Amino acid sequence: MEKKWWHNNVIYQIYPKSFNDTTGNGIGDIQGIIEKLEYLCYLGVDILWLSPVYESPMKDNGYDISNYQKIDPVFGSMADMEQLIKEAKKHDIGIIMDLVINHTSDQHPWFLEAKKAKDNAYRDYYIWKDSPTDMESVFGGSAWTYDEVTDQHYFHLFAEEQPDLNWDNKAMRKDIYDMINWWLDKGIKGFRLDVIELIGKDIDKGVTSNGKRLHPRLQTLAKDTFNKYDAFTVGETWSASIDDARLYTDPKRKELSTIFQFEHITLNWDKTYNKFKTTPLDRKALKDVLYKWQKELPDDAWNSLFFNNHDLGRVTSRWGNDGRYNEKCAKAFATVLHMMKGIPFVYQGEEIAMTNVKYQHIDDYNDIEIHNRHREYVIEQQAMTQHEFLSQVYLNGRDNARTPMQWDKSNNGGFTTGTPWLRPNNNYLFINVDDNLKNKQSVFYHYQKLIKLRHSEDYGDTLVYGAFIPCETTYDNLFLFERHHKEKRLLIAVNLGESSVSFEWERNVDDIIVNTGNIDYFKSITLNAYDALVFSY
Ligand code: TEU
Repeated sequence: MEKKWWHNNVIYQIYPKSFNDTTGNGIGDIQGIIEKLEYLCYLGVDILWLSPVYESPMKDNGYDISNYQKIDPVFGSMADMEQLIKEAKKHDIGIIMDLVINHTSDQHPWFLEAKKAKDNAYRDYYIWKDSPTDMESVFGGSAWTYDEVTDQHYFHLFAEEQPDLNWDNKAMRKDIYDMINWWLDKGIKGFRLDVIELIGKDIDKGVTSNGKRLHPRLQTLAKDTFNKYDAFTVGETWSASIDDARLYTDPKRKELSTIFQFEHITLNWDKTYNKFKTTPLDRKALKDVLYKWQKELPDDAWNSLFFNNHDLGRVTSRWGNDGRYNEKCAKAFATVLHMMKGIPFVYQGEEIAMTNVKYQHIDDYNDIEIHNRHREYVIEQQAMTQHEFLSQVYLNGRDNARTPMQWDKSNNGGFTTGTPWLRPNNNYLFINVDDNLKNKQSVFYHYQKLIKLRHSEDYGDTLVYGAFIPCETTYDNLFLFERHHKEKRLLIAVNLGESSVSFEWERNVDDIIVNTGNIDYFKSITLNAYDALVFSY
């Protein structure tokens, strides 16, 4: 298999708006990221993925872009962005940007032109119909909005302020390709591609993701942009199956480096109400899905490994126990993730076990998805009570991941000297970077160790290229598997639950690499709540 520069990389996602504010306006900025490069280098990550910092009306916090080649003033200037790319490189850290090319903001000049007249040169950059279909937006309501000036409806799979681009239009594709190459010429290392599975949509056939034009389009896009720079690309593909993943990531097809698949994330989501009506996560189901993706993806295809991002509740609150076991379960989930094959992603704050937040009133929330679904499910449909809806928001609402980064015990967790755009989680008094850095047993140092392992002479190749071998167990919450590469053998045993589990070990134990439960007997091994154990043999 051809080795790629990013194969052993660990990627850290930054939600700039909530990361670090240096101006006192209550919003994180690019200078704030530059200020924390030492910290990120100390953690050991190789790449920073920035959620969008382009000019935007912020209806969807930057995923509604009005100028792809301008930095929004709230985040700083293009000079700041160029400084970040330069300073990060000095720390051996690459920058990847968030590429949102399924849709723009309704304030993008292309759309402002397009809606002027049916014969406008930019009209066909977007999708218009005389009468709408019954397709729904991801954020609730119809996916069509009426424009009275031209007496037509335009299509938007997300908010009405996010009109979908028409990927059948050659001139639009060329403008997008030129923009991508303009960013790559600035020295970024690649992109995360927002909802990229949608650019093959066929509205007339009611097809949105995985349309038949998707992969040919991706191959042309990659050939004319990413592949010319050996760029790293990760596609957000919510509906990807294993077969889809093979198409996206088979190196011979030269489409994408890797993808985010979401089968594990949506395991306990309701078919109608999705994340707003979930059941407790079944550990066996999680294990089966994670193991399936480890075993069925060919060796040269590449999966991404994540439990957190800016769209999800934080994993210790969502699936674990963010009370008495918060730190232990954070380490346990991290160990399972980083010991598997694929590119691990660390979402800001995950490395210190930040948790979900519980705002008492719906107006305390910012997220357009929360507000739209509240209006639809609670007010319009009365499908659930306010209490039922909020209890699901407490688990899975996107704002849980967007509370300000908790740097220290000072006001607002050290995120800003101003009024934060989103209220901090008050637990910054005891969950913060400062305290983590002072405690060698902290979650931070556990993540630092896992990341170091992937870069290490001893075990790097085993974790990056090694075979994944599941081990039999009767315990649903015992994640027991091995990684083999040449003469190296690793045993990974993690209890992703609160009841004790055990397994017999007849062989020798060489190097104990992770042992969060301080286990000292290695014949019949017992793991207590959220213990994690990794050793070589
Ligand atoms: O997310 C795609 C997306 O569909 C998610 O918002 C997800 O469907 C939703 O949270 C499930 O309830 C990407 C970005 O990650 C997200 O932040 C944007 O809001 C969205 O696309 C539109 O750009």
